[in-house]
Amino acid sequence: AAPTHPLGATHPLALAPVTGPASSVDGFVRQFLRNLNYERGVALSVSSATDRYYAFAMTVRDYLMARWLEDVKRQREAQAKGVAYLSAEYLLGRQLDNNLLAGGLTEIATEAMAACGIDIDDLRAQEVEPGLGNGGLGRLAACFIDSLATLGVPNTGYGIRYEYGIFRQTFVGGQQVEQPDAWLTLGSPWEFPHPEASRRISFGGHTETYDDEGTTRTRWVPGWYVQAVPYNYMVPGYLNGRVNTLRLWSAKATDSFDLRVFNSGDYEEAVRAQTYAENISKVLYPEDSTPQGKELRLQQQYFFVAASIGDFLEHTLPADFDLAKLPDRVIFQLNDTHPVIGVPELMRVLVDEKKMDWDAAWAITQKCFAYTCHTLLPEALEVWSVDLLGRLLPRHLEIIYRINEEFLAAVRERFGDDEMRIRNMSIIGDFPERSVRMAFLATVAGAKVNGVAELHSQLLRDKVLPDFSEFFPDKFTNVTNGVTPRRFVKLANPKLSDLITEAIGPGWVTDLERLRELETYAEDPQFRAAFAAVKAANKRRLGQVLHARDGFEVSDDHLLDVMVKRLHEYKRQMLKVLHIVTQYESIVSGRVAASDIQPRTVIFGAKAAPGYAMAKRIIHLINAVGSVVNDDPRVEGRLKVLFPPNYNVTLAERVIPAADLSEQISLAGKEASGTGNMKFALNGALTIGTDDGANVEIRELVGDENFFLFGMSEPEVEALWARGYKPAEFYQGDDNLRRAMDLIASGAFSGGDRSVFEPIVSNLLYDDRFMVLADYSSYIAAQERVDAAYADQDAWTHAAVLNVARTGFFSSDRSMRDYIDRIWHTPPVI
Ligand code: T68
Repeated sequence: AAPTHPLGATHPLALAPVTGPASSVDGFVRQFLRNLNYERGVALSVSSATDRYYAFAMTVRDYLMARWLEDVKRQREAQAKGVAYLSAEYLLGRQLDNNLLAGGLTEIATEAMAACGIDIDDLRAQEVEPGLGNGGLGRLAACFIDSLATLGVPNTGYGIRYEYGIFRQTFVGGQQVEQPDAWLTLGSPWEFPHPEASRRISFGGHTETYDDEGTTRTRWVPGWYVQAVPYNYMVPGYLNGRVNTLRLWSAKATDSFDLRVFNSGDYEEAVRAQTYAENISKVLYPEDSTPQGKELRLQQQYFFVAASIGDFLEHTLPADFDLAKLPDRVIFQLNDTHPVIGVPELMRVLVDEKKMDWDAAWAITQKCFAYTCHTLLPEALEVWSVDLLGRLLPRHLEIIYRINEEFLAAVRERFGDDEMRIRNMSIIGDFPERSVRMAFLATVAGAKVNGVAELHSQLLRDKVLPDFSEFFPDKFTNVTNGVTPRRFVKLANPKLSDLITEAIGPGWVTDLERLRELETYAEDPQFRAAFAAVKAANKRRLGQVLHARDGFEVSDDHLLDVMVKRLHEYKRQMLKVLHIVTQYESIVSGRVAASDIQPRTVIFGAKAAPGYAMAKRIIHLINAVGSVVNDDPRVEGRLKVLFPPNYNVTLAERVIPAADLSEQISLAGKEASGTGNMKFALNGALTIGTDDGANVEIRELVGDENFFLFGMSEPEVEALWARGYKPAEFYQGDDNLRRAMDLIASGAFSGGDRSVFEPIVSNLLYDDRFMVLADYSSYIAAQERVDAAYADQDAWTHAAVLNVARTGFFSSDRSMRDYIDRIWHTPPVI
């Protein structure tokens, strides 16, 4: 039969495949002007920078569109197994350059804009990055979907379209002040709203049983509803013609709210109800590594997970799909516990709506989920009070109870009536209140459970979930994190990329292990000189950025020492502060001549959770130390501290390529993996770090001689705790430490007011949960090794080249292959 358009159109154009604009400078210009005129409705001569950016972005989109439509079709036809990545956060960073790169459009686009008299850099600067994540976990999700598209693996990323992303950080008097991140004010050219595919999400109410032709079934009678509206984003693979989809949900009031206005005549109340519904996707919770037990957060979690699972079942699967085969079509990957409510949701859909029997539904569910844990801090494991969960999702609570009952029965069968063990393994905890332990639920339901670095996965098995790893030994696995080389090397560091490509060809961008071929170049003095010149140029580029952004000056001849990550006590920014204060004190007291120290600039970047008082105090201290040190002529030209506010992906792309030294100094056993550590090594910084997270693997790969290791190992940390840790003894026993702490306590950084930083000092002296004082002397000694090593610039560069050459393992392409082999079993669709 002759082909027909799905809607019945017979015009030949309706049947032709979609083609993008002509792949030429002229084609680009034409499409750009068309978008400017017909989509923005302005002429070039009167257009604003926003108009031009928008039209430009739309043009890039137009080029990717044919591939996207093709991929959606291909994936529908192949009916192959795909990954539904469920993540409450995607820290995407700017899209424009990435999409130009992936589409192979950078050159023609640049030329086209030049032909229009437009500087493409001015367009780049217009883009507000979507900061829909807090830190590592959200950025990891963004790297993973980039890699899946590049590998050609079918994937939909599901998440929340927060109207306000991570707050914009400003400093007032050195203290953090949060401003809303209104990233959507001018709209986003990258998103495609699909209100027609909205889904109604239920909340509250009660459950009831009914007789269904002789079978007793349960149904949920919800109390209220919210509409989930999907917004699609393109996720283009690198130069492979593939485009996957990121689908983020936005909350909208349902018609029932409007109806209520109509019926009650209470306009105010109805608008309040509408605001209540739409609050669900209003704002990203800025807490990281701490769970927020807030009702709104649980609403967010259920909202996006229910919408995503429903969307997958109804839109991705064919209408007549046999749900028993669901595990052959999808794996729902749980990015931490935030989407774990999806487990009882799938059970509810299968049992209550599809009328499957419980055991069959459970067998399917257990094959459709896998869980990644991102923490080791016990206080960071998410729990929901039974009371709250039962109020918001009464049917889900019943389902969780039954899952738990059957699970504990199986535990009893295996281990007997070991009540202690039963209590320890129960999904429902009793203390301090009855609550659902989401990590336990994920572990029981998931086909696999993984940590994010070797050490982390091992500690997860041995310390966090030991009973579970004994019960389900085959469930536990490791997948070490990775980062996308497209954004974090190719785009962020074009000079290094060119140098690498000149040496070994362009294949490394999608096969990062090929960086190994640089090892021989490390021995070539000419290559080292070129490598050093790239680093110097990157430092100058950073200097320009920080000058324009914050009025800072960056000296070219300083060792650039960088610590950028969320502010958290376990990450130990305080250790870095103590090093700075030690150096400062030793000079101003005259014990060390300023001319004898290696000139250094320390750059911090860190946001503190708005409710985390100690983290905010540490930010204040860093700024206070910075302003004293930077204004003191006695250390001028030798020591400088810069703390640009609002560290984000965009700034990371400038800071990381310029760094000489990467600070990865968490207390051993606390940082699950770290991913910044990988980005720095790949950009030729040397790491000073503890044996923690992925640092362990970085050091193994680059070699001890190219890494500055310090501090206690995880077993040593445990042993010191067991002996009884008394931080004051370390203070008493180390003159340098005492002097540094005393200087902070004296008010030297707070205009003589001793009270300002007293809580930091006394916390370190009398509590020091993260053993800053215990690792201080080892850290200072390692920093002395850094200074000595940096004095031999050529040897330093040699080590830096080897860091690049040996860290190709940390590509997120490799992480994705590991997930595919160990967990997902989702081959590429060609
Ligand atoms: C990070 N976790 C880990 N959490 O700390 C880091 N938490 O070691 C690891 O490299 C990274 O995950 C990727 O695996 C986070 O970033 C959060 O951001 C977070 C957000 C909300 C609630 C809890």
